[in-house]
Amino acid sequence: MNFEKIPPVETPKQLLDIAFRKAREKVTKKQFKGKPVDRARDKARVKIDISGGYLQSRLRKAIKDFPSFDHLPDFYIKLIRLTVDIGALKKSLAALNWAEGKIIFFQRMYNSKISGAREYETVQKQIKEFYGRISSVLKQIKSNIEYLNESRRVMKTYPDIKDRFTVCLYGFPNVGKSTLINKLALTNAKTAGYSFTTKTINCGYLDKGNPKDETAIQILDVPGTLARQEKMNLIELQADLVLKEIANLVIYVFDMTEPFPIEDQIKLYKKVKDKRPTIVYLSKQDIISEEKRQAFTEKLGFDIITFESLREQIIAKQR
Ligand SMILES: Nc1nc2c(ncn2[C@@H]2O[C@H](COP(=O)(O)OP(=O)(O)O)[C@@H](O)[C@H]2O)c(=O)[nH]1
Ligand SMILES: [Mg+2]
Repeated sequence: MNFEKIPPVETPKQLLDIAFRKAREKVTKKQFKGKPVDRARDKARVKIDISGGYLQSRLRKAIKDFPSFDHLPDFYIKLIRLTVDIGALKKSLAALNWAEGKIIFFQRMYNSKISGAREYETVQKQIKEFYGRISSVLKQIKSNIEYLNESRRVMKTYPDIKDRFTVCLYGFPNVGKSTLINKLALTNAKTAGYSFTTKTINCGYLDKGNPKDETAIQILDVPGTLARQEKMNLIELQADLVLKEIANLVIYVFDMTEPFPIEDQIKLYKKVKDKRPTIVYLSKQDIISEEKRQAFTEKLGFDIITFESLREQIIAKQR
């Protein structure tokens, strides 16, 4: 599922400006014949048709550009629930649908009013009124359009996760997960020397595998997670969701150089290991002291595996 391509929705002002301009251009290009009142009537009909038609089609398109909730995989429904107000989102889409209906209604209403108008001035007044009515309809959905654009900004960050054997990199913030996905998948995920760089879920395929290949191993770098279930923030909840819903295998990344107490890292590790098959990986092996290496194996009882061995173990697990 690719959310990256959801286009923005135009503001009411942008929509109206274009709708009126298109109507104006059409009227200027067309030849109108007959008495002034007949000409005014024909022009008004064109204006109603063009401006209303444009607005209708843009609103319909905006509704269609958002994913339909009925056909989304469970994981995405849960992700939407965690990151946006799904009620407000549905309400906003319904508001666009309402606006489209209103525009159709006013088109019919004013077409019939104009057909019955006998005076030039009456026609002019009515087309003005029609424009006022549709402007007011669009102004009423201003906040809904804003909410759609806000949701879109969040949804654009959703990972494009495929139904594949999936490895999740898990661990405390700043332990080196993004650095590791870059090495495993040859991706370009952001890394940094401070916590919470990963604000979204990075996704790659082992050895730069082709996402379309069913046998490619999908790797997800999930945002920093702390061991406090009750106090998880939204990003941490996303990470937890991926673990529960998506992971076939977890690489739990430990960092002996970090300020995070090793006891806390172990606590989180134990939680993860109870849920999913887990491989322990010690990061920053190049800068860690011999003393700490020993503590990791002897005191804590974990094996230190090299990057190459990690890669091989991942491949072996898929089989
Ligand atoms: N020396 C060394 N630094 C590393 C290694 N892995 C990560 N780092 C550094 O640790 C910091 C955090 O890494 P990052 O991958 O962003 O951690 P994340 O928050 O778990 O994704 C960055 O400054 C990295 O350059 C490593 O294997 N060796
Ligand atoms: Mg990161």
